[in-house]
Amino acid sequence: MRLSTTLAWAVYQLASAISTQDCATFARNAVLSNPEATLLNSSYPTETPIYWDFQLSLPDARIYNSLFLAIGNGGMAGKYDTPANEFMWNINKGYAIAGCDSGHEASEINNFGAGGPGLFIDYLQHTEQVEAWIHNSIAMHTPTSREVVESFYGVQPEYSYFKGCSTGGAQEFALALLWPDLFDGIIAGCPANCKGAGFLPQPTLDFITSAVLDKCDLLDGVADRVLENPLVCDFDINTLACEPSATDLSSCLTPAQITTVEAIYAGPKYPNGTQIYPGFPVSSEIEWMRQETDLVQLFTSSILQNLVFKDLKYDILRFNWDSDVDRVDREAGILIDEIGVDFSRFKAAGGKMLVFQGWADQYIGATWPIQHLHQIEDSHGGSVSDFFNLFMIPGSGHCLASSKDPNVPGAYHILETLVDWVENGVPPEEVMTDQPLNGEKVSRKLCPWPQTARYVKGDVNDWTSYVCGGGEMTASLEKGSIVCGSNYKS
Ligand SMILES: [Ca+2]
Repeated sequence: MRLSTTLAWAVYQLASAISTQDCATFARNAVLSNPEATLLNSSYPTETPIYWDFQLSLPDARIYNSLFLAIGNGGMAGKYDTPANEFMWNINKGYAIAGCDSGHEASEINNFGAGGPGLFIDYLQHTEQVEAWIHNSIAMHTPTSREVVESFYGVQPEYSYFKGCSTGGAQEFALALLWPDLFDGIIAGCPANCKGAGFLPQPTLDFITSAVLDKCDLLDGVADRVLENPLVCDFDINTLACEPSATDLSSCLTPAQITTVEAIYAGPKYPNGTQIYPGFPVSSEIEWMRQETDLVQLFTSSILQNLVFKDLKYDILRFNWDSDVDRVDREAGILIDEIGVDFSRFKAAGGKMLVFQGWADQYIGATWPIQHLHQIEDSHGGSVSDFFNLFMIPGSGHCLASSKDPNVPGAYHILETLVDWVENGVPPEEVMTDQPLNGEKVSRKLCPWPQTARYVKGDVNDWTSYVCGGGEMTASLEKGSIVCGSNYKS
């Protein structure tokens, strides 16, 4: 793997700064931001105006659990980003936590890491920085981070973990495939790998999801306005079509809207019918507004204009699904995606990996991780559950509970499951979720796909009332239907 010389230099500077001092002194002189944690937050200038921002958070030695946790980035990165509540929770559990900006800076020059149409985005002009964004940056800072942790506490971390979601989820796949020895355990959430319209107003989206839930909520035996497995919901959008004489268009769909919904369910295809990226499942409609606005405006346009077509005036409506997809793969996918299927080096190194994906994710086609799992299984000649497991989260949005589904548990206790698997050999047979945004006392059980949770008896809002089982439902998925561009690597 060829490392970015710019970023390698930045890491060298960091390592040099540390190695020329007594590390413990360096750490103890750092900003003390919390009575129980020492925060190291440094910026190192590189050969370009881009900075390498790097942060280590070290809990007090009295609560340090001897575990190292590196965290990933979201979106276009450019900053150290972890939800504050999750960060504090993990610090209080005693993890030494490290993160970085992925090698470029979120600032006013790139809409603070959000991108935007017609915006010149510096890091997308530099191949090595694009590669660092998802492929390399975590692997570049982790050895140095662990060196500081070792120096601070006087002993090496016993185990090393990585956790992230979205862009961070893609970073994890890159770590497992390109840097298989680096971590003992990896959690990949809603992996924004394999990045691939009529307008539907929010009331129409609400109306569609409500109709889907009216039809299918009880298929899982629990009336909670959540579908345990949307794949088994046989919903026909045409049942919501407006009558020709309809005057109130808020409770029915026009023919153009029906066509749009069918296209989103189906996902993009080449003109010859070959699937490019999976469609979005029923019951995810309520959050599609994010696709219709943020995703296209901030991310799609930025990458197409800066990286693929190198023309800030490029009109994304000119995108040709016949000829341009291969160009995206060639110019961007090869630098950004990591969708390989051969995890043999990661497995041989003893690595364990958990992937989680929300069924109502507004940005990621929820079935993509399922189809990728199938591809990985095919590559390995059968089940890979001894080192890789996928958990689908009913009703969950992108990495978190959606505000439009406040009844869905929003805390996923996956890191505990991973730690127990890595350190104690306990297979990840179930994961608890709790803490819905509406504040009610609700917990649910997640199961390793293709199993789903089935209600047995007792309180429907207590996760112990459910058992994992089944699995035959995946038969409704067409195996291998996804190609995800031509850079599918084995
Ligand atoms: Ca239900």
